[in-house]
Amino acid sequence: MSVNIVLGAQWGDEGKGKMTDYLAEEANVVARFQGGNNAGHTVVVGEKEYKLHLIPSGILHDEKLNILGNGVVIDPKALFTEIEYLEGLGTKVTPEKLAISDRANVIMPYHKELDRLKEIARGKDNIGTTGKGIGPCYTDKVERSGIRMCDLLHADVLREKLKNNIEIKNKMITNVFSGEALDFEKIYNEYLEFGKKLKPFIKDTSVIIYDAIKEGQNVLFEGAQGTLLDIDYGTYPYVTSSNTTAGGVCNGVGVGPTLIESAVGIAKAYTTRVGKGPFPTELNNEMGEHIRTVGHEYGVTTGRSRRCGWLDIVILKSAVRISGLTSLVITKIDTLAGIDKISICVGYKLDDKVIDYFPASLEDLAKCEPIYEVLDGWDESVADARTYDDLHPNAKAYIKRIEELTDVKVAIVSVGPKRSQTIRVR
Ligand code: 2SA
Ligand code: GDP
Ligand code: MG
Repeated sequence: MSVNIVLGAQWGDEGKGKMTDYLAEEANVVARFQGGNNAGHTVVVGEKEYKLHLIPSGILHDEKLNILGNGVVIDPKALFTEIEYLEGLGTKVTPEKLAISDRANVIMPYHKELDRLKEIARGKDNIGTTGKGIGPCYTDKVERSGIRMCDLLHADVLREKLKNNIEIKNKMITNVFSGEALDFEKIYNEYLEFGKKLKPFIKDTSVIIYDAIKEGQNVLFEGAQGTLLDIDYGTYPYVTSSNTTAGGVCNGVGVGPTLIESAVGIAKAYTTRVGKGPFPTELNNEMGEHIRTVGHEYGVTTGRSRRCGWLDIVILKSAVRISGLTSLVITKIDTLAGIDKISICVGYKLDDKVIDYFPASLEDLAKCEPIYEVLDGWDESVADARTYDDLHPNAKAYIKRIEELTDVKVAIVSVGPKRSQTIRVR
């Protein structure tokens, strides 16, 4: 039996989708515990490329149960679009393969509208959200006015809750943001219909996961976004609205911490972020542009350019500490081929001190100057490497240095998007 977590160790887009798909081979159950369709997880199987947003990356294997836990926020419309997309590519999504928590909060049309209007109202101080209604939906959850999956199955409950919500949300939309009021009946009928279609999928997923663990099955928890987008530990307020770190798993699927064995942190061989907010090792120069072009660094959900920079060990150390990472996976090492000298940030200079942790205050973070160590690069492509020893000695030295600096072993190195481009180090 194994119960493991896969998490992003940076700002998301580290290759979690690829690695979850790879590790799912040995799992019986794959569960998402936070976020929603703001995520964009790319999985390449053979010649086909799949872009998943909401459905766990275990869906591309037959015979695995995929779960959307209670901590996930679910836009039913987006879910059906994704199911159709997958079915168009030959992957059936049945209630035998996908279970949705009855406690998961539902993203409603007013969440998306408020996400959009609030971003406009923030002006130059906007967060750079994906516009999927994530923040407003989690706001309602915490404020206790959210509509949950189980509510979609009860016409009267849905009517009552939606009525209360629409009244307040329309006031906000029209009075505060000068937007257009939403129509109650239209939304009510639409979501009632969604409930009917979703009924066979909606279950108590905490019970399913507990039973699976007790039966000795292998369970994988798939994180979305990354450590620095965590609502508590990220670069607040430039974060997403959920706990993306290991602590989020327990509450997000309803499993006790004593049942979880390991947490694998996925890290890119360099750093990227989409959206706004501080980024100490960002390269606003030709090197950043080179990494973006070679690494195809564009958002899967919004198509936005990802900002690129050198690997930041301060970030990885934070991820190791906060999530208790037991191993690391280093992805996209192939992107660095051909760069003569590669820098790794090993600490920050803040005023007259050297620090190796991520400061809470963005004002302090803005003052941090990265301290770099420079390593020799490698000329030849590593994309065809299939064993650790196939890697260029300088690529191996780079991996070894990451292990030394983080004090965590690298279990897997990824040299390309395909399943076959995955090297088990140990
Ligand atoms: P939101 O929409 O409220 O969660 O946005 C808040 C911040 O979280 C960031 N965020 C992401 N960062 C990286 N990848 C994400 N998923 C997509 C992808 C992003 C895309 O895989 O490429 O397509 O643009 C993701 N989702 C949320 C977001 O940029 C804000 O900084
Ligand atoms: P996620 O959000 O963490 O699942 O990552 P994304 O799918 O948003 O972004 C990662 C991108 O890198 C995807 O296009 C993957 O297909 C691709 N990818 C994953 N691992 C590797 C790798 O080792 N090398 C290269 N070149 N691409 C990779
Ligand atoms: Mg992504």
